[in-house]
Amino acid sequence: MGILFTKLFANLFGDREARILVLGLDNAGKTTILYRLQVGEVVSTIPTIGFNVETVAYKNIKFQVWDLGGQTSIRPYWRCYFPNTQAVIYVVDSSDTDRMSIAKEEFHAILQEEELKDAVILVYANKQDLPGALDDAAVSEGLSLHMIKNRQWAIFKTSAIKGEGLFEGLDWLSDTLKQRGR
Ligand SMILES: Nc1nc2c(ncn2[C@@H]2O[C@H](COP(=O)(O)OP(=O)(O)OP(=O)(O)O)[C@@H](O)[C@H]2O)c(=O)[nH]1
Ligand SMILES: [Mg+2]
Repeated sequence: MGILFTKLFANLFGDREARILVLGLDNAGKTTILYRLQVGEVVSTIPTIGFNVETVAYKNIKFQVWDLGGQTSIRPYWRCYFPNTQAVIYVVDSSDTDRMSIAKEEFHAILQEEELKDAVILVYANKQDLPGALDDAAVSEGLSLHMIKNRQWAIFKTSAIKGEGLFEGLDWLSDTLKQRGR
């Protein structure tokens, strides 16, 4: 009963919660993004072995943001975190054209996951500040985003280093989750 009331009040006053997974290949910028969103600064990162989790309060939503390590050997553990996820933020290093096809394969594997079938998808085409970075249209094509069926998704150009595009993406995410009544 207590929990029910808490949830009711939370919904009435717009204080919602959402569990978000941040996925993508190693070096894409996931951890940098997490802390850019949370503390508004560029922190120095080391490759994530395991995960970081932080709460980011934005537009009446408390995002519980899980940033998972993206190295090849630890990607199989992503699935442990899939249950009860409302959204996936998929981060791409837009300058890493050599690995765009691997980023695409991992992305489409995520889309196939039963436990993530209701999750909305936000793609960050990150590292836009680097020379040779693909723009959002080219990253869309690289990931074959047009193949996404029956799912809400969006792509935003970002630079975690410059702090560009991240909150625009989060705006889309909060609006989309609110529409769904989450
Ligand atoms: N130029 C540039 N560098 C970035 C950007 N975002 C992150 N980086 C750099 O990319 C490197 C990797 O960033 P991380 O955030 O540690 O990458 P990650 O995706 O968490 O990597 P794993 O934990 O191994 O999965 C760091 O040197 C960051 O400073 C960006 O937008 N532009
Ligand atoms: Mg990391």
